[in-house]
Amino acid sequence: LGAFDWQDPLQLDTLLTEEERMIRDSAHSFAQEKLAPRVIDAYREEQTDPSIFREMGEVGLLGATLPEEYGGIGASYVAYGLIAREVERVDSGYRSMMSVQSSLVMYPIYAYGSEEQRQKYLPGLAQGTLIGCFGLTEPDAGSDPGGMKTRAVKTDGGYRLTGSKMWISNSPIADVFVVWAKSEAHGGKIRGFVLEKGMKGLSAPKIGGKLSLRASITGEIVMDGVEVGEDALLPGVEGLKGPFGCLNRARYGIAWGVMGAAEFCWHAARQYGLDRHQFGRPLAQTQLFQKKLADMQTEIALGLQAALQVGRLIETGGASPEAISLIKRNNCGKALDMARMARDMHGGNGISEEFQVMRHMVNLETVNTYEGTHDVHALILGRAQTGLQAFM
Ligand code: TGC
Ligand code: FAD
Repeated sequence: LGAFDWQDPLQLDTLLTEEERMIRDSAHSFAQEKLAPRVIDAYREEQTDPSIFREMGEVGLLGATLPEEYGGIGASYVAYGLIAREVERVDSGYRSMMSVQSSLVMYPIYAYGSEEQRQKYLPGLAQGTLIGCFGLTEPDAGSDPGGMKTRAVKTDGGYRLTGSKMWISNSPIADVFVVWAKSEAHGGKIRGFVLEKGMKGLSAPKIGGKLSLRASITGEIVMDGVEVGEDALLPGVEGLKGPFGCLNRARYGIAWGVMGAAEFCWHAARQYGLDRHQFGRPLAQTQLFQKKLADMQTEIALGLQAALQVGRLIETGGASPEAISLIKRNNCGKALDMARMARDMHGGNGISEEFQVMRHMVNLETVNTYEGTHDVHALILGRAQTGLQAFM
């Protein structure tokens, strides 16, 4: 029988290719050297440093799965997940910045865009010299994006877009806006459009006062009769399956990412329990403390195996959206539980920014909500096993 590695109890490492391990290690070094030193201040001050996109671009973390001719590194989907895990080990907001750019902006331009759109946007987005955002959610259409009010009306040379989007990651600092609107010229079907900063009628005010994900800027997208040419339309898709095709990839990445945040909390709680003495012994020498550590170790090991399996299914074309819902829902919910547990295990120190577990905990509240709430993913899974639609 083999030896037991407490940090990797099910030997995930042995299931990765050499290239995936290299990408993981380089993402780990980047995240620890470039992101970790700035996150406590950035979170406290609610400051997003746009140069993070260029720094991520320099080390190949943006759009990593795309082919090299469009600025990617041709990485596997498992490698993409490993990047998300390493970035979110530092902060969910930084992972958000990376995954919106990669899965929600570069992916739709690559998968649904014309060759001209790919050439125009993808290299800059991959380098991080362009920043992207993805506008689906509206003030009155969150879990039910099919209820969106944003409209595209045909004009002589293109379209006029009117409407507003809410809770959009990166939007106040974005150069490229992938937005979804109902297009009258296409029978009212949802179509994707690529808008650019500076267009008349387009603005993206910041949403202030967030108590979660404070290192990642969030805003609205206001479209007040924005005129675009025919070349702004994403030609390759129509209907809700357009935005959902992107969300499948982002939700998959989140399932890996949150395991990174949970691992940070687990390791921090373990170390704290070894260092802190009460009643004449380390906290880690108490039965309750060890049970909590064992629960965290178990849930993380299982969550990572599940994410790995779905990643391999994506690579072979066999992953279902429901399988992605299953891991997004379970890994987010479990990560949130673990972060709350780690916060408790730190006692009073657990509420201090210095120990970082409470920041992860509060971030994970958002991650459990965006890209489909915990309960919405339950309804997707409930529908798939009963054949009964419970949304409405
Ligand atoms: P429904 O009738 O189920 O489907 C409508 C059409 O869409 C297709 N579809 C999918 N296609 C591909 N992948 C998926 N996962 C798909 N889910 C649905 C479906 O096949 C159908 O196609 P067609 O051709 O037959 O028309 O639609 P519904 O309106 O009943 O949807 C219900 C529900 C709850 C499943 C869905 O609306 C949902 O998932 N709601 C959650 C909304 C959400 O996830 N929003 C995310 C916004 S973006 C974001 O949060 C980014 S945060 C990023 C960050 O900072 O990291
Ligand atoms: P609602 O849909 O109003 O849900 C409220 C509650 O009701 C939830 O608990 C939900 O589970 C429950 N509920 C809803 N419907 C049902 C039902 N049928 N049955 C039972 N319960 C139900 N969106 C983007 O498009 N792009 C982004 O970049 C983006 N970034 C985000 C960043 C942050 C920081 C946040 C907070 C959100 C972001 N979102 C983004 C929006 C996010 O996807 C939505 O907040 C999410 O989909 C939930 O929608 P909602 O907030 O309108 O909640």
